[in-house]
Amino acid sequence: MIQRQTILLVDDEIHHLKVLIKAFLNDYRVLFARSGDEALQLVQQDAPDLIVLDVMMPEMDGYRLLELLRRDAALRQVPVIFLTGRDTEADERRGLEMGAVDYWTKPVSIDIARIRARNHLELKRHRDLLAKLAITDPLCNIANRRGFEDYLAREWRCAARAGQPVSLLMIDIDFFKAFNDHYGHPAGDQCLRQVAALIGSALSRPADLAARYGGEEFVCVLPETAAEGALVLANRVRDAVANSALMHGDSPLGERLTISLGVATLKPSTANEPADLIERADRALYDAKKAGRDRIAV
Ligand code: GH3
Ligand code: MG
Ligand code: MG
Ligand code: MG
Repeated sequence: MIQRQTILLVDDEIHHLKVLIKAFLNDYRVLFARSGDEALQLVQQDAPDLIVLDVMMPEMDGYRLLELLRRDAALRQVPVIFLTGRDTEADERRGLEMGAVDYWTKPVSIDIARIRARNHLELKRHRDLLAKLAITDPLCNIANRRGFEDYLAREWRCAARAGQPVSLLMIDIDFFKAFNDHYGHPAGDQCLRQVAALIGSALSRPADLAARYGGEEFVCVLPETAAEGALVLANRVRDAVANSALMHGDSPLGERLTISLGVATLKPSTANEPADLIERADRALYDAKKAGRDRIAV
């Protein structure tokens, strides 16, 4: 099902607002605000897909509000349409140059406003979809390597500010080449999907992220998690795979599918970076492999 998109309507004059609300209520989720301040509060709770913004309002005007939105990384992408009585070419140029996607002058034709809004929302939907695809692994439907790296960079900065550690699990399926050779590539793909789902279900906090790092390797980012906590999570992931029905009939370790895990923890500082955490987890994984696989190394 396609989710309803959200429009935020901002105008200090109630009768203008009422006309707009009526125009969009049937097709969209409609939020409205009668001042810039009120609008700012709303968008912080719930980023809309489109904002129709009156220019002339007491206290904070539309220009100022757009400026504030553009400073916020999470709100920068929200398309804004100016709606105003100021209809000179200079006014329109200013609004468009500030980054408004459209400029409507009052009185606005409701029919035209609906069509224009629909077109902008269509673009927004496509852009959101592309942004999501860019960070999603299509086989396993979890974050891909780019999604992982973006997420780790963001959480790294938060952890640096908060003085908190970040932990990383690096996970690799044991003898997966033999699995493919034994069961065939489609079964290998299915196995990767199942392992991804098991890893995801072993994570507990909303801030924990599971991603496919590449091939048959997965990573888990565990923000605000110290070494002991990371080890608990690593054991939970290992148990989830061990207790699943996943078999590996050609594994030198026995009948069951097994994984090896590397665990690393770092507190962000001026002397380190996310790549150091990845390198440590990778080295730990290598140790787990060398020590015989089907185990966790730190
Ligand atoms: P080790 O225990 O040392 O990790 O051995 P391994 O066989 O798992 O490691 P290796 O790196 O030699 O092989 C990884 C295998 O993963 C080879 C490759 O065909 C398979 N693989 C990588 N990506 C995919 C995929 O998307 N689908 C399937 N079916 N297999 C994949
Ligand atoms: Mg006004
Ligand atoms: Mg590998
Ligand atoms: Mg492997």
